[in-house]
Formats: sequence, C-alpha cells, structure tokens
Amino acid sequence: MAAPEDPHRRRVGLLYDERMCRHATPDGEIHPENPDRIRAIWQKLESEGIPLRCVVLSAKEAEDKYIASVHTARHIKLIKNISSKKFNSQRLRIASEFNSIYFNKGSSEASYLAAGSVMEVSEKVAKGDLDSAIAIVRPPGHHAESDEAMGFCLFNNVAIAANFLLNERPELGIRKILIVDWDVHHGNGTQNMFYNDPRVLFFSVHRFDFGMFYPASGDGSYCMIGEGPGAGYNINVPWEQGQCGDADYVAVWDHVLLPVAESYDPDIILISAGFDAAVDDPLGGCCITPYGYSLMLKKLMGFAQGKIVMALEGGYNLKSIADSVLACAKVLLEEKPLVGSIKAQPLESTWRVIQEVRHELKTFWPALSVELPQKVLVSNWRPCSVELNLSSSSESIVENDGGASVTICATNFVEIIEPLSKLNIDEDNHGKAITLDHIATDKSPVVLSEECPNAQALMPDKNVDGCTRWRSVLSKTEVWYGSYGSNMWKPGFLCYIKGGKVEGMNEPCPGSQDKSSPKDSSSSMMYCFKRIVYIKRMVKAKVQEHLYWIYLILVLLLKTSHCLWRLSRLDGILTSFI
Ligand code: Q9C
Ligand code: ZN
Repeated sequence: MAAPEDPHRRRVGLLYDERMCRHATPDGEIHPENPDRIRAIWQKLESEGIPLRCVVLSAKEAEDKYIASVHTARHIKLIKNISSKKFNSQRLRIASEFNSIYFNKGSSEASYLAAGSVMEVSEKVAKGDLDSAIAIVRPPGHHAESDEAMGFCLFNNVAIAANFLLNERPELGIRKILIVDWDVHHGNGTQNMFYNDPRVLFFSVHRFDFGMFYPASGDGSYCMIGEGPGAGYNINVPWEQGQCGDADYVAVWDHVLLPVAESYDPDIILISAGFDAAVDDPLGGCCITPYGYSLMLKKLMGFAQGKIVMALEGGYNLKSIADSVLACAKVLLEEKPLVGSIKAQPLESTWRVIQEVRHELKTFWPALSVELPQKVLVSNWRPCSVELNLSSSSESIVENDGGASVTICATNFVEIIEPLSKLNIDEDNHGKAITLDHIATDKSPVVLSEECPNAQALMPDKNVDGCTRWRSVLSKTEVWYGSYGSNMWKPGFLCYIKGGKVEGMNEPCPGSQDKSSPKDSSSSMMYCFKRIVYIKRMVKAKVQEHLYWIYLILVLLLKTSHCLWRLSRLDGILTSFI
C-alpha cells in the first residue's frame, strides 16, 4: 500500500524506459555509450528503493514538430529513417560520416524517446505537477548540432525540451531557462542552439585542455559568451586539465554559477547531467564524487523554486554513474541532510580559470566584478602534476585512439613553461632568428631530459651574436603543424609548416601552404582561441624527436593572445628556417 501523501514530501519524477536500451553498436562492438549505462543506473535506484519514493514515468516519443525547433528537417529525416530496413546496407557508412556516431535498428526509436522523455518531465516540472525530475535517457544529446549527429548524440534532448517550454507552453510561465551542463565535455550543440537567445542561459563546465579535449574546437572557450541579444548568456568554464574534482566544481559554483544564477533568476533549471566527470570515468579523467554531485545539485535547488530537471548525458563508468545518480536522487527527495566532506582544495589552474571567466563576463554580471580575495587565490589551492598531452587524437589522456601520443609529466607546468616563455621573438628580424635571453644555452628544458634523452642533441645551434640560430635542427622537421580550430572534421586555420606526407596520409595535409585567414564562422574562434595549438598527425617517433620544438610552439602560442597576426608571424619564422 502506498504511504499516505505527505504534503511536504518532494514530488520527484523518475523516468526510465527499457526501449532506450535498443540503441547499441550494430555488431556488438564494445562502446562506452552502451545500454548497460542506463540499466546500471536503474538497477541501483531500484536496489535502494528510490522508485517507490518517486513518480515513475515511462518514455514518450517526441513529435517531429517539436524537434524541428532545434534540428533541421534533413537531420530529423535522417534520424527518423536510419533504423529502417532500407538503410540496412548504408547505416555503417552513414554513421562513419559523423564524428563519433553509431546507428543500429533501435537508434531511431531511442532518439525519439530520449528527446520526448526530457520534454515530458520538463513540462511536468514546469507545471508544478512535479517538483523536480530525473530522466535516465540515451542516446545523450548535448553534442548534437542542429544539422548533425555528433559525439554519441543524435537529438539534442535538453535543447528540444527548453525550446518546447519557451515556445509551445507559454502558459506555464517559463520565460528564462538556466541550462547547467556538467558533462565533462563541452555542450557544443546546446551552446550553438541558444547562442543569441537570452531566454536561455547556457552554462557549461568542461575539460578543455587548451582546446585538445573533445570536441576540441574553440567553442568551449571562456570567450564564447553569446552573441547579439544573447551576449552574456553563454558561460563556459574550460578546465585546463583533468584531475578536477569536488573542490574545483564547488569553487566554480560559488564564484561563477551561483552569483549569475542569483541575478538571472531562472524559472526552471535543466541540467545536462553527464557523469563523465565522475571519479573513475574512463573518458573524463576528473574526480567528482557522489557527494560532490549532490552538493552541486543542492546548491542549484535554491533557484527557480527548486524546479530542476536532470537529463542524463555522458558518463561511462557504470558504478560511478549509478552511485552519482543515486546521490542526486536522494538530494531531490530531500529526505536527509547531505553528509560528506570535500577532501582536496581546488587546483591552482581552477582559480586561474575562474578569474578568466569572471573577467570575461563581469560587464554582463556585476556580481562577478568583485575581485576575489587575494588570500583565497594565493593559499587556497593545490599544486598538481600536469600532463601535457600531445596527440593525434583530440581526446588523449584517458581515451587513446592508438595514434601518435606522448604524455609529458612534470611536477609543475610553470617550471617547464617559465624558462621557455622567456624566449623572445625578434620583431624586426622575424623569420631570421629567435633570441634566447633567459635560458642558458647549455640547459635544455628540465622535462625533456627524461622523456627525450636526445634533447641535448636537439638543442639549437650555439648562440651567435646573442641570437640562437634554429635553422639546422628545424630543417629536419618533416611534417608538423599547429592548427587553430577543430582537429576533427572542419579544420580551422592551419598553420602548416612545410608539408609532405607522413605515414597514414594519402595526401599532403589539407591546409598546407594555406596562409589565408579563417573565414566567417571560424573567425570568431580566432578571438577566443587564445592559447591553443594542435600538434598532430605525426608519427610517434617524430613526436619524440621534435618534443623540443613542440614545446617551443606551445609556449609561443600560450604566451600570445592576439593569435592571428602572431600565428602568421610564427608561421613565417618557422617556414623560413626549413
Ligand atoms: N578520438 C558524451 O559524453 N570521443 N559524448 C571521440 C575520438 C567522443 C562524448 C574520441 C566522446 C563523446 C555525451
Ligand atoms: Zn561527455
């Protein structure tokens, strides 16, 4: 018998539907985004008796007309038909044309159910029938662009639901929506869909790694703040590295998200709740604990009268995601106060990122313009060992595609970068020489000694007239380049340094000799991409051999902020030596 209705009891919706398990890899290949993810979550909740305390709902397919508010007719048609018989022979090929996508016979239905489910629970929460809800859905949604499936995502579930509330249910009084995307990856699709819309404040905290982490475009930069009427309504907090955990996220909550949410005063909060920043996730490399997630969620419950919808996005360690969702469900049910504590302090880089974000957005959100107390900044952080990963794949540290990849560990990034950052480019002599003024020429960068025993041999020619000649070593450079922009499908500006073929490449790299500046859409990226360089498509041996030079390029780019002219100048400097 059901317990008597307690008027104070939180009404929490819980949606799960086995039909979403039918989306799977076509031939049973192992894949992180697999049906067991949602099964594991559901089983955990059941074993803890959570469904009994919630309003359990089953999935409903979204209608095309609602999906069409964010996706093109062409994309809807593709997802609608991809599982039908007539696509049997083409399905694999079509999937391969997208970035990180598979399709099978269950994909269409699952996509419609995932989108429809997030809509369904959002409507119920908006109406007040539920206080809050968790939609345990797949496939995930936040990477899906209006005309493109991407990153395991077919329809953008959260974006569809947000648009539905704003455009189709005005009577529910939802005029301002806060989307909090705490998946470890940047929610590029959602960002783009609301980029000039002030009715949706999109907030994403994600690993960025200076543009090397998936989806590895400039879109995740903190400079992407929205456009037109949406300016100020897009907030990215881009981690410089993995290892972020409870303390880092709570710091971002306290010093960025909550002050903004306070003044934005949303009518409802939709969480793109990926759990791939959880401890032990195989893709994320971060370490949020279930307690961390519960704190993050609890802090959001103070807004929008507690109207919160969580929609599952990524998260690939079955135990971690199940434990994390369980912790969140308990918070929404509000039956007991939270227990737990935060073990570590935020990383040093976390304070740097927080300050960058606050600085970027302070004209829009006055609460961010207050300087953070110096004592917080100087003492409240932990140093860390940073892995700087140079790889042919965009996501390298934990998910390695087997391509060229070298991980360089150093106890302190600054120690490596500092001496190199003192390298000067001789403005008037560009293309001729690089002045080394602070590094003793007999001292190679500390890090290289272990990883690259040849570092000494790779040192530039001896100092000539206070200038070090780089030419002889660089002339060995076969193919390597830095590119600004995505290294996946639509390369942005390529700074290609002497082309040619490398193993596995049929053609010289596209973009070789392309000195033109980036066009239209990618040009905004140039402003944002302050510190990014991709070094890619190198055979492993080459990476080793050219570590020193990779460092040099990285440092130069890390140092510079006006990338376009600097980059072209750098290009000039380097090509002239080859
Ligand atoms: N080297 C979500 O978490 N990885 N998507 C591709 C290519 C794709 C993650 C790696 C990761 C997608 C929803
Ligand atoms: Zn993710």
